[in-house]
Amino acid sequence: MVTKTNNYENLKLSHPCFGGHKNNKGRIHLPVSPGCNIQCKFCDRKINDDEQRPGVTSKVITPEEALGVIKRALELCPEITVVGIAGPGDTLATDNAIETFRLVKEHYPNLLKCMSTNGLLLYERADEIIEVGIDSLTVTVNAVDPEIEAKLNSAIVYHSKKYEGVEAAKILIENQIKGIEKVAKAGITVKVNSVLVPGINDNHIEEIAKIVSKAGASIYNIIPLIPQFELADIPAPTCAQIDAARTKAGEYIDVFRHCQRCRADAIGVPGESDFGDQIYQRRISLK
Ligand code: CLF
Ligand code: SF4
Repeated sequence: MVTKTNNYENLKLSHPCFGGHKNNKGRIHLPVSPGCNIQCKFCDRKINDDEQRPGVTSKVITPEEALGVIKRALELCPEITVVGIAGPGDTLATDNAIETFRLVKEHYPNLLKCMSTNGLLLYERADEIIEVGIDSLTVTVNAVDPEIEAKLNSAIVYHSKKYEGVEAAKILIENQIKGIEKVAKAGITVKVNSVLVPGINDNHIEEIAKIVSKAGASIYNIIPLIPQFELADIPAPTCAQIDAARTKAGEYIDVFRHCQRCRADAIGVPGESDFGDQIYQRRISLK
């Protein structure tokens, strides 16, 4: 357990995804957010027990069930300092994540609250995020140029209306940047994730780094594409391509290099332990 702070310098030591070096801290992801409001061309959300990647969970749980999962997880893994919600869909597309964080704040006030979103509703829901006391927020920004974003995302549903292509991309990017500015100004530490897609945004990473840093993000995580769904034919970036992108981005913003591309229900120290099996697959009672 850690003393909660909202400060990037402290998070570097207490949060597994905000430091330049691995720090042996753990996180529990609560898979409470099933739906999404955008359609990334590389996204393939699944319910299963064995794939190790984002968007996958053994099950979707309710905010109330999440409390039982945290209790059991802390017994198994005392290194857990962070409660994260990262899907399997978007955390702001439904109210489940905010509701869960309200319960976490009440029952586990010493755990850091970490939320991950695509940012479509970040600007308009920023006050709720600030009020519930999110300590660290990740926004996935895959492009800051709508023409490039449209190659990575086919559609959004925004205020009950569907938008496609460049029109959708413009709305998404504007809300992401305005949202980052708003929450960063309120003192929440912001990380930006980008999925590195060769031939689409690999020469655009520097520009993303520049703009999100100016908007108030503290750290940048460049994640290699897992070729799947509509982008199944694009090869994953090589280590040299990933390293080149990270080096360029590093001129503008701190770069996180230890991402493990966690499942939406991961539990443990990223890259070292996963207790998800014991909690979900062996059907241990959550109460
Ligand atoms: Fe989870 Fe993400 Fe919070 Fe970390 S993971 S919501 S910031 S607590 Fe970390 Fe996992 Fe990479 Fe995410 S290693 S996929 S960056
Ligand atoms: Fe999938 Fe996340 Fe993109 Fe939604 S925002 S489509 S859950 S990758």
